[in-house]
Amino acid sequence: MRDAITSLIRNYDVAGRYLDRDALDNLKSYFQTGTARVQAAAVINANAAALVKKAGSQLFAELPELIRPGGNAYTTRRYAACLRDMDYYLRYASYALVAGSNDVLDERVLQGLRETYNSLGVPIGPTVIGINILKNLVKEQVAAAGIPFGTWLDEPFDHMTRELSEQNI
Ligand SMILES: CCC1=C(C)/C(=C/C2=NC(=C\c3[nH]c(/C=C4\NC(=O)[C@H](C)[C@H]4CC)c(C)c3CCC(=O)O)/C(CCC(=O)O)=C2C)NC1=O
Repeated sequence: MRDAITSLIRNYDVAGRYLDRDALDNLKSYFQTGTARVQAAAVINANAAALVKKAGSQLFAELPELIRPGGNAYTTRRYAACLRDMDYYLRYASYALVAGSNDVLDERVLQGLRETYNSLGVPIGPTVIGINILKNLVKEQVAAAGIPFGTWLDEPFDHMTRELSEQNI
């Protein structure tokens, strides 16, 4: 598992190059957003249960067929599995925010996920909607806490939805 710094160093080391202007700019922006990333992760941590619950309610209000007979989140077991998955997405997004890298998502969350979902009939489209709802709730909460944020806050969520939506995997 890599973070923003180890990934960058690895790339330069493979090429046998000193850190150039691009590398230094990348590092600078990582360090400049560092405190805010940690603060955002703290906000997520302090509100995780409520965020997941709220995101689930919004998702099922938007797509009530998911929890009706025949829906993939129908039955308490599958309902709970769906919320647990949302909790996974939120927790790993908080790790990726701190790491400044989506590597942890590739390695621990996304690997083989589409295949698992396809074999269990877990619908990808609604999962993507659920992750987007989580993202928006997190942004609201981070903004409410007065933490300055930029597109780095979207990145882990966007990475997961992009990878899940990707065809031919
Ligand atoms: C940390 C990385 C990680 C991830 C991401 C993960 C996902 C994951 N979700 C699963 C199931 C599931 N996932 C869902 C999720 C949903 N159904 C819906 O309709 C909604 C759209 C959605 C919630 C947003 C459901 C309902 C199941 C159970 C499916 C079944 O057993 O029939 C399963 C199958 C095994 C199990 O039930 O535990 C895995 C592996 N497991 C992991 O270890």
